[in-house]
Amino acid sequence: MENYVSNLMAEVKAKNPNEVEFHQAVQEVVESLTLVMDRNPRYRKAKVLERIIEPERVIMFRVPWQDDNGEIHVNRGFRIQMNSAIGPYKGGLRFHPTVNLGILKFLAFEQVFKNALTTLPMGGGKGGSDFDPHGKSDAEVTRFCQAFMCELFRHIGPDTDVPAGDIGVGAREIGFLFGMYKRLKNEFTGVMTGKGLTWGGSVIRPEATGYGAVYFAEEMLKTRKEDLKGKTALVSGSGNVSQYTIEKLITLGAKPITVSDSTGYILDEEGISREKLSFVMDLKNVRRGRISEYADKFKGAVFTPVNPKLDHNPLWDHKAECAFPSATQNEINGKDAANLLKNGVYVVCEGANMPTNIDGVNQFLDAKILFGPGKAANAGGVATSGLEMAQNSMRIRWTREEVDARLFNIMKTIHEVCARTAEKYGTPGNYVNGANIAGFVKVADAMMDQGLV
Ligand code: NDP
Ligand code: 2IT
Repeated sequence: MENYVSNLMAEVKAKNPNEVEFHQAVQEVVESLTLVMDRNPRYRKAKVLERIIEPERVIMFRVPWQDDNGEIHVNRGFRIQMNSAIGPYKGGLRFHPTVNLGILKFLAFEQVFKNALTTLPMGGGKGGSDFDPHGKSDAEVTRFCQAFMCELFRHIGPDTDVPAGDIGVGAREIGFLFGMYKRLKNEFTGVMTGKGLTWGGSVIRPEATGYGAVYFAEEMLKTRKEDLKGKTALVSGSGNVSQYTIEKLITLGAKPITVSDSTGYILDEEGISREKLSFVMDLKNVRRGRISEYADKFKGAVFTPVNPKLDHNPLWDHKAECAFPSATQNEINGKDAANLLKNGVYVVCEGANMPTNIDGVNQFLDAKILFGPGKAANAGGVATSGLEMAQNSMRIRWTREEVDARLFNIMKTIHEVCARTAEKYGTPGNYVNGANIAGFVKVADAMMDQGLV
């Protein structure tokens, strides 16, 4: 079996050179799946994992647009249509200067398993661009989104591929993208999720990823007869996922003490209150400013700028019980994981996608802490996107209570399935194995049913 993993990984690396994040995401899954391959040789014979690793389709395209000074820019657009075995491709769009093929393939690959775990009929996809929305005017973002959709529209559709938001793509961008799609197709459909509430969006979709991550942490804690009340939490990021993680932590009586952005982090030992969270939301969603302003506004809060010379992130080096990494991939390395464990953190719940590198994950698993991997813990966002699709298809709207209850039940079910699967394969408490195996089995069985696809 060792040979199986190393041969497969050698092939993945040779076929997809330089896509380091994609290699990392595949490696983690392949290691969990050795347990399944041992017991079910039919998957190996059918090369179903090899097929899942290969995207069904990769679309790359030119996005030319003009800034406010009339200068022309050329960005690259992508959509990875990874797997449609259990439903239309579904997954977000990321606009960030670091976006490249390997990053979007890792995200699309993770999305396939995550979406399978949600219990809803959604395949996996991801897309985006190396466009940087920071510092751009609304008019520039509008022009970019319109140019991006001028190509993307021909590849998506409510029964084909349904994009949503991710880093750098929030309510504003979804609006501009949807508006252009509608002009081009002359159709008002549920082709995107995360839409505005007056034009087909679902209540609780903005909150869903953060709320879901906190619900997942509560479920993990329940296995130890504990809850979040009174616990201190380290949270990274200050965007969509972090904001609603913090809100739900406050509601459940926990004390979030950090937030960050790409320039540095804030430590507020008094705790981030609802009032301070409103400031962060206005700062990040409306004024689009820098997180250092938090320390100018609130006495006692300390801002630490990013120091590229450090081999670790000092945000993870504070006393706490819980950590909710909610910014980006590989934001917790081996040293950060060691710092978290040393500081008493025993709940790590991943709001972001693949925020912990493989060394870090292995340390958490060895320490037997409550570690909720992204594909399970942050699935509440895409699950609520699935609920938005269902409401659009039925042309109805559910209430906040109804959507929140469904989200809560989905997170509870994901937790149960991951826990049960980990146990069944002989690694109780290992939610990484649980999520990877349960997600894989669902997609693999669907692919086997559908012939050689
Ligand atoms: P946002 O764009 O709303 O916020 C991202 C936050 O992370 C910002 O504070 C940003 O800082 C920071 N950040 C982004 N990239 C980096 C980087 N390279 N280094 C340091 N900080 C960085 O995105 P979301 O909150 O939507 O997404 C956060 C994470 O959650 C991502 O991993 C995403 O894939 C994942 N996720 C999102 C879901 C969703 O529904 N939105 C669902 C499931 C997972 P700055 O403001 O300086 O740019
Ligand atoms: O990573 C993710 O799950 C998302 N960015 C949300 C995708 C979606 O389709 O709602």
